[in-house]
Amino acid sequence: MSLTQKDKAAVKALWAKISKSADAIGADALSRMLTVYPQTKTYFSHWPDMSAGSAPVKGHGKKVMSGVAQAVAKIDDLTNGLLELSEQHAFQLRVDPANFKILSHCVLVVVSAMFPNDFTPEAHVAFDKFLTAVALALSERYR
Ligand code: HNI
Repeated sequence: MSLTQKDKAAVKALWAKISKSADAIGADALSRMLTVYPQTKTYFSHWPDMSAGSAPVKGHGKKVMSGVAQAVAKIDDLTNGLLELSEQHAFQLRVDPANFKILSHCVLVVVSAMFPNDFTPEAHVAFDKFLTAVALALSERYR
């Protein structure tokens, strides 16, 4: 499953509309991940506060979305573009890659809720494919 030129154009068009709200998207997606899939909390047990709207959730949401921004910029070569981030998640953070799917889902839910008019079926399918490709690229260094 690779992204077509049409998918890439749709992702870039959607990103142009939503990127100014990236921090808010990240914070909400992360809050939802921790609430709806509480098993993901194990990775953040060093935080003083994991509740929705807390400083660590906001700060980390921003970081995650900077990774997504990097992925949009490297959309033509995600594997190489995200190699360092993959390395970090595999060897330092030791995040089970199954969680990439979970967070991707939460990002998709938040974008659909915040941007109902821009989240057309075409934008939905392209962004879903893109997030799947990002998760795959982030899994590259695990083996
Ligand atoms: Ni993730 C740190 C990007 C999914 C757990 N993560 C980062 C950083 C970026 C990032 C960027 C900051 C690295 C640095 O400090 O140099 N993470 C992404 C992206 C995705 C993702 C783009 C998927 C779309 N990360 C996940 C998931 C989990 C996760 C699904 C666990 C459930 N990430 C972490 C943890 C850290 C982290 C833990 C370190 C946090 C901290 O407290 O410093």
